[in-house]
Amino acid sequence: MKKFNLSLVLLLISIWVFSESILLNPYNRKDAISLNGEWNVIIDPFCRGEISGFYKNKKPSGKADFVEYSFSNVFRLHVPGDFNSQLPELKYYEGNVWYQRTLKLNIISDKRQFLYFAGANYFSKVWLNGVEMGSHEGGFLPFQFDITPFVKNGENDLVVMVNNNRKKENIPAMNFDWWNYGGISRDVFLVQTPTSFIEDYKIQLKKSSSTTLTGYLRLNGVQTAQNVEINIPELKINKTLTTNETGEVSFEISAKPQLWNPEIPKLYSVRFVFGKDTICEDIGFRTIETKGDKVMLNGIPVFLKGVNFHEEIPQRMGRAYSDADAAMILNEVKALGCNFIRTGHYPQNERIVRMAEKMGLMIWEEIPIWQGIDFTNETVMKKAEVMFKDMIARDKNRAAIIIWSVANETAPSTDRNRVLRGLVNLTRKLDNTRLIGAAFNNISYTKETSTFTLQDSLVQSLDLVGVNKYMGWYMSFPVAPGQLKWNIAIDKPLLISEFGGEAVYGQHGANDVASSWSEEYQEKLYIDNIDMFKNIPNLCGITPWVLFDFRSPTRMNYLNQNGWNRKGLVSDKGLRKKAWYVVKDYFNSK
Ligand code: GCB
Repeated sequence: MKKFNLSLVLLLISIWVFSESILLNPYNRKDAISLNGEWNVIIDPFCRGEISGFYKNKKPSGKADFVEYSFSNVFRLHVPGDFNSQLPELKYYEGNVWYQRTLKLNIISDKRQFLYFAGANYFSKVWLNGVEMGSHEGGFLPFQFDITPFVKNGENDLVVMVNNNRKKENIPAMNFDWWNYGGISRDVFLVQTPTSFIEDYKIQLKKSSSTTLTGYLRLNGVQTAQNVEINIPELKINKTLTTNETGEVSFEISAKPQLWNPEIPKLYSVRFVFGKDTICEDIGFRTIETKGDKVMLNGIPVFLKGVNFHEEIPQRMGRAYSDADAAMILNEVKALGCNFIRTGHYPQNERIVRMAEKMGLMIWEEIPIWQGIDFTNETVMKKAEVMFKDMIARDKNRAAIIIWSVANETAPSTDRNRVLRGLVNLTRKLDNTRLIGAAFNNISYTKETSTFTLQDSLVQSLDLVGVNKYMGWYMSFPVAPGQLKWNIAIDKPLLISEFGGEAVYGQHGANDVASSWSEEYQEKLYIDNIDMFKNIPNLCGITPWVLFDFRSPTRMNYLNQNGWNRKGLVSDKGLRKKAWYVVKDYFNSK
């Protein structure tokens, strides 16, 4: 029998434990090294790569040798970026793509080295110098590996396999109304830290207080109590925190910050210093609560003037990943007069979230629990929990995030109720400083009273209710819009989280014929919906579906859609449709 290599087993266990728990954020670390650029790839539709050992990146060893794969001189793809939009043969591709690049590294005795992936869709496995670093599931949240023990001086070989096959037990599952962009779609970084370093922290205003900052900080790699400086120069805060022996400390600090809000999105430079490790991040402070059916930002009722969008640049027909992409989307959001966005249906990249915060946009963020999730499967539920925790972990310091949403359009059942209530309870434990919501589409209509109602026991667990209702599109107006009544979660704020209809930019036709796919029909639909909103007593805001036309393989009317969901207020070429001006006027009036 082969001898057990105990030290190797222990090393692998410790790596697994580390990679589960480390929460570095390279966007706060000025010295993080970008690994973006052109990477070599192999397209592997038959999933042969693991069996053939692509991760070893083998070269022929002599004249009599050959290797039936090669990363060099084949395809190259830009990282970050989805693979579907970069090569014509990958447009509809769902399967494995292998990425490879070399890294020039050094063993640095007083440093630890991490690989950080801001997002890769959907399942990823990572190898360094032929050794597996770990794997990750889920397309929209970051993951990282401590590579310190595996680094060599000189050239290191990094190989990443990404698979985007849709599966019943995935989140999202088999069906969803957006392009299944696969690949390393977000930034990749190498982060080098001192041996012990600041791993994670949270600092926000205490619930219901505008004068107490509260939070925690966690060090990694320490065995005794340590001092950490926290410094917010503009607030004249300069304090020393002392951690416990495992490197953790919670704190409360009195302060009178200027509160973050859409008009003045004030951010403070917050600095944490621990030995040789310094982190500096711009952080805003605000309170968000509900009072009856009102959303209260900093104690003042606010109407959420919002819009939905996908993480996509329609003109490029690919995922958005850069600051320029974020600016393109968010400038259009601002031009519409918004103070709020719903990043449907998944956490979008940090560049978008951070830029939105700087621009004064409040955010509804959700994980892709989108119709068709298998709530009976315990494994799926564990995945949902991990994704939810990771989303909160990533964005807990963003003042802009005001709502965590647990689901979009799920049908009530015992399992669904148990699971989503579980997520609500978990969220309240992890972060009680934000509102919890969900978007529902199981709305009933009573003809006799012309009233919409919602029977769903999940509503009771939420702070705020989102309703997706496509009046004038999936359901015709049964009576004049102004005569419709709404009686849904009347004691809570209600957001119309989706509404809209399709129109082809530049196509003109009758405003009462949906199949004209005309701008006039969409414009009238918006006017009618806005008329109906007057009768929603607890309306706290709206987020039209959707800002830009977006790509969706499920939209197969080749004349009018041709693989695009045409509900955009703005076309795939960036041109504003008539309905855009209706929304703009509505927001101006609010
Ligand atoms: C919805 C979904 C959204 C779809 C939209 C539509 O209810 O939440 O993801 O894209 O409807 O256009 O049908």
